[in-house]
Amino acid sequence: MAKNPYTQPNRDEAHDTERCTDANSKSDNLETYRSDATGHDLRTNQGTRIADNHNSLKAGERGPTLMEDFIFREKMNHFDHERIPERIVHARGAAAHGYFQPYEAAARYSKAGLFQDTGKKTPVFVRFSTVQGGRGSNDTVRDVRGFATKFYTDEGNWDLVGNNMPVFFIQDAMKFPDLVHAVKPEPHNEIPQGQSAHDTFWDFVSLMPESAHMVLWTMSDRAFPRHYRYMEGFGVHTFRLIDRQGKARFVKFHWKPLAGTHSLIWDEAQKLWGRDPDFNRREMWGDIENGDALEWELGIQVVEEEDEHAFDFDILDPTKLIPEEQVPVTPIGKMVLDRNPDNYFAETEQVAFNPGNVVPGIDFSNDPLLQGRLFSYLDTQMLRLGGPNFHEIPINQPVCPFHNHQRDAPHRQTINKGQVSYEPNSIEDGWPRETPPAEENGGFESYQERIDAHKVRARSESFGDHYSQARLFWHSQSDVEKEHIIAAYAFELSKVERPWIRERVIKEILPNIDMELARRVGEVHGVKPPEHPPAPSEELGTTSLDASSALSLMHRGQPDIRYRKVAILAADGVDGDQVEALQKRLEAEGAQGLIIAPSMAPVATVQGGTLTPDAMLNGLPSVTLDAVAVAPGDDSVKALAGSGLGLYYVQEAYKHLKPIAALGDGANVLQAAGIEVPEDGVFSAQTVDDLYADFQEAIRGHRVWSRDAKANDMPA
Ligand code: HDE
Repeated sequence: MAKNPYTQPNRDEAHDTERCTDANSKSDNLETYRSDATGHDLRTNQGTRIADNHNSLKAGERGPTLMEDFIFREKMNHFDHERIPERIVHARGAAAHGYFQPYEAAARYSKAGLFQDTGKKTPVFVRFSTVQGGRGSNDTVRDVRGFATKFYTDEGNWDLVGNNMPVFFIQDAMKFPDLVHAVKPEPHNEIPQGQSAHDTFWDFVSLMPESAHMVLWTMSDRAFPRHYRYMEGFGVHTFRLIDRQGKARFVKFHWKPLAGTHSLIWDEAQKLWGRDPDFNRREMWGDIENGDALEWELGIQVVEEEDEHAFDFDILDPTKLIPEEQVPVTPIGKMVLDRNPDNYFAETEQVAFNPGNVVPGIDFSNDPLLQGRLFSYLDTQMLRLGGPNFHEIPINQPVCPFHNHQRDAPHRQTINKGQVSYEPNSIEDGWPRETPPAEENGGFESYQERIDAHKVRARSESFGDHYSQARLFWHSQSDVEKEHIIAAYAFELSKVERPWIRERVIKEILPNIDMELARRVGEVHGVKPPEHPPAPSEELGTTSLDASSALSLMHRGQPDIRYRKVAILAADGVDGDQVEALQKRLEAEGAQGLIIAPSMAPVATVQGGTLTPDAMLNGLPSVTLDAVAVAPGDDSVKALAGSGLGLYYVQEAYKHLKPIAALGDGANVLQAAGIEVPEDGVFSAQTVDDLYADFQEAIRGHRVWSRDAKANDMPA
């Protein structure tokens, strides 16, 4: 008989003897909870078989429903309680399962079990999220992305609850409720959803100069990733790793995407709100279903304790990053996300992350933002998940046994056996017992940092420079990225109704970052910034670096064209051989060639066969794909060149700087759309072989940046 999953193992089986051995163990472990109804009878929650699931019990066929109908009441009652409160921030998210495997370097820095053996796969569950919008909001809004990872290690759960930007808006957790109230939809009318472009946000950040650095990041294209796989992740705070000898080092955590970094273009992101509000989650889901796993390397920047004060900023200040030129990132492992959740609510919605979930070998720093988070997450989950037993929800359970004397409370699942729920005890021979700290498998011991200080409510002077790293970020951007940031400030401020808030940003914040930035944004708003930065020079600070290439999104290009999606436009009369030839070339490199046609009806080829469309022109618009090719064939070309949707397709792809290829007379479609052939990133040739190399190289580069200035102003 199967073991009852709700009963804790006997104490003989427990206490460290049960350890999981491979990455599948989390799924095995969850298997007892996963429910597959195929082949099973429909029953009530009490187990009674249901004979009629269509009609409630009534007094006569046309009569009132009877209270006696326990089947109806149970069904409706459960439905009425289906929702739980959404997260206060990061409400909209999508998640995936996978594993983490360490590299050799990891064990040098931390004694944590998951880092010790390069052959060991630790299961993970990762949830990506936006911050501002509600659970039903759009994926591609301008916002920070959450990047929260739960490692189900043999020694307990470790949660690395990070973001896709390495710094934060504020320095002290005390300001978090203010920040969130300011950025969320405004309280009187709940507008806008998923946007920072409104008065309260800009009012707050323009009065809080410490936010200047992070606001620049959110005005950059990092704020709308093309796909989660192209997104960097950061632990943000400085943490500590403790090695086997008990030596502590400060670290910053980085997730480096193996596929490189790419973002959408603002116009594209906005159009996606309407055309596919689920764009990021759909892409991740689809790729995983196709077997195209998402991959990152986990890296650390290591700072020896004695070097804590060696920088021109405070490493405890979460508005600062450590430039990679000063401390390089050491890769310590690889993460692969390769399995979709079975159930959104049970897994993605109910997962409860907490930066306070750590295991021996990982510890905190005194970053005042991190310290506040250590309280907040557990606290918020009590309400959201209905009490202190949310650790028993399968997605939150550790994979190692866990026993203690905590008991009862709402929704308790575990049936604790025996008389003892206290310690010390002699009735149960002292079980469950403490484990003294040790090099291996020891109990958690907090790093014994010496503190000798006054109890004060104050901000360290070393947190006083709010602008030097904002300037470093600005100077590290390419020209195109700078243009996008200027356009973003100009757009966001145009949505701010109160002129004094706009002026404060343009006159008091931006000049401290860069005069040109202030001037350009000011021009759009008819506001003249001062001649010189208004902040005193000590507040502006200095950095020993002029620029850090790692801060540019364009720094980490994709090495190949894997996962890219190319639209192949085709209508009746298309040259099917050319379509198939292009599809084959793309597929050979792990990319996809999708046939996009005027309708979903099979497309007749000149060869007398048919092609099955993957989508219609307005079903999978160009904003959802990476490049466009127009297939040849007299009738097909005439149909596309004569269709508004066909012309719009290529115009929009052009505007969004996508590579475009025209085969044979397919070039006529581009000409009809007003696109010159050839042009930067626009290729034409008679056969696939003749243009593939150029097209492929442009796809690898993702965007044709040289068209940026010209395309920006196009009407499409
Ligand atoms: Fe969070 N944050 N946060 N945060 N955060 C939450 O926890 C909070 C901060 C982050 O996919 C909440 O369960 C405070 C920084 C992610 O479920 C809440 C402060 C970073 C997620 C909370 C911060 C994050 C959250 C809301 C300042 C990047 C989503 C619901 C002291 C390093 C996790 C919940 C998921 C969620 C509090 C700042 C990342 C309210 C008090 C900095 C990725 O507890």
